[in-house]
Amino acid sequence: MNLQNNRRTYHKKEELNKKTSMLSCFSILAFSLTAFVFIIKGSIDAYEQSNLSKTECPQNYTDLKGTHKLLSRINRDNTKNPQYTQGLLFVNETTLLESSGQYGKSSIHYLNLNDVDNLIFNYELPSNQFGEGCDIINNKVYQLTWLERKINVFNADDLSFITDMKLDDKVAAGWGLTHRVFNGEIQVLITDGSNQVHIADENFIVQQSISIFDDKKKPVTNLNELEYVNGTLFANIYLTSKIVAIDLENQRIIATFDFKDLVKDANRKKRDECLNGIAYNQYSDSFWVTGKNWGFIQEVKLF
Ligand SMILES: *[C@@H]1O[C@H](CO)[C@@H](O)[C@H](O)[C@H]1NC(C)=O
Ligand SMILES: *[C@@H]1O[C@H](CO)[C@@H](O)[C@H](O)[C@H]1NC(C)=O
Ligand SMILES: *[C@@H]1O[C@H](CO)[C@@H](O)[C@H](O)[C@H]1NC(C)=O
Ligand SMILES: *[C@@H]1O[C@H](CO)[C@@H](O)[C@H](O)[C@H]1NC(C)=O
Ligand SMILES: [Ca+2]
Repeated sequence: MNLQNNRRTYHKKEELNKKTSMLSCFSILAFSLTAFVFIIKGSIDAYEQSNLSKTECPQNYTDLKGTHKLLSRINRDNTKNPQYTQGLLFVNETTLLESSGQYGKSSIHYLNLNDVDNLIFNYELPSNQFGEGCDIINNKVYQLTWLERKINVFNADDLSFITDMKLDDKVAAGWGLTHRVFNGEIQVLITDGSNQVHIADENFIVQQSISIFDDKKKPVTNLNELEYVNGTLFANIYLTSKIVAIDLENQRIIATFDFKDLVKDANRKKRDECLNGIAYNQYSDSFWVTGKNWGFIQEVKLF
């Protein structure tokens, strides 16, 4: 698997979208959708029922109202082997990378939407490590750990362990992780439960820490799992049913999404089994969200 290639293809597609008319946009998306449904045909009824935005180009995520629409749901078994989801992202059309937490239960693995209960290349962490956010950069998987402050590094091809690194002292604890390409440079984005987003270089050395406030100038703390989409940073707020869309350059919240409806469906046993995990699927221009120890992952559109 080579994510760089994936990304390059994606950027090409984006460029192309910009240059084409609405009609061509429709064809491109309709084609991707057909290809996607073909790959998973017959296996995920819920997914096939989802409407997606067949007639729309990828939307502008810098202009959001804070509303969402539920598209499809894939149930997963959270009785035999529940996953305390801490990091979630798509690596290709149908495959997610998931990091899970709790001492003695932490791991990192891939999941295919076809068969979510089959943990692919599952790597179990030592029992004294609590898994947190994860990301893939240049074919390496990085997984934060919470108070241990270790960053585990794996080969993205098979999740074999390569090494570990130390979390920068400027980051209080390992929480959320993602990255973006900004002015041609890779920037790693890290949260630590405060209202700060730490911006690090490719070696995870923090260059800048940005504090996030709401429109009443109140710090937005407990920033957790992250997803960066086309200029906008999405973050779960720990212990709540909320995801915020952040404009890093202006240190402001663009919109707040409340997923009370999903939290209700999750029938959670403990307060910390909250909404956590945001993964953007570039092929369907939709988001998949879940929570810690939840029995489903849910596809949503954000507006
Ligand atoms: C899908 O689209 C159809 C036709 O536009 C609409 O009637 C239906 O409510 C939509 N379903 C969902 C789940 O949004
Ligand atoms: C990114 O946003 C621009 C507008 O700001 C839009 O033209 C483009 O389609 C978006 N791409 C994705 C992948 O959302
Ligand atoms: C995206 O939305 C923002 C905010 O409304 C606007 O300033 C920007 O021009 C839009 N970009 C495109 C390409 O439409
Ligand atoms: C997606 O990524 C997974 C994990 O690396 C890999 O096993 C699978 O073959 C990939 N699928 C496609 C369609 O590229
Ligand atoms: Ca994510």
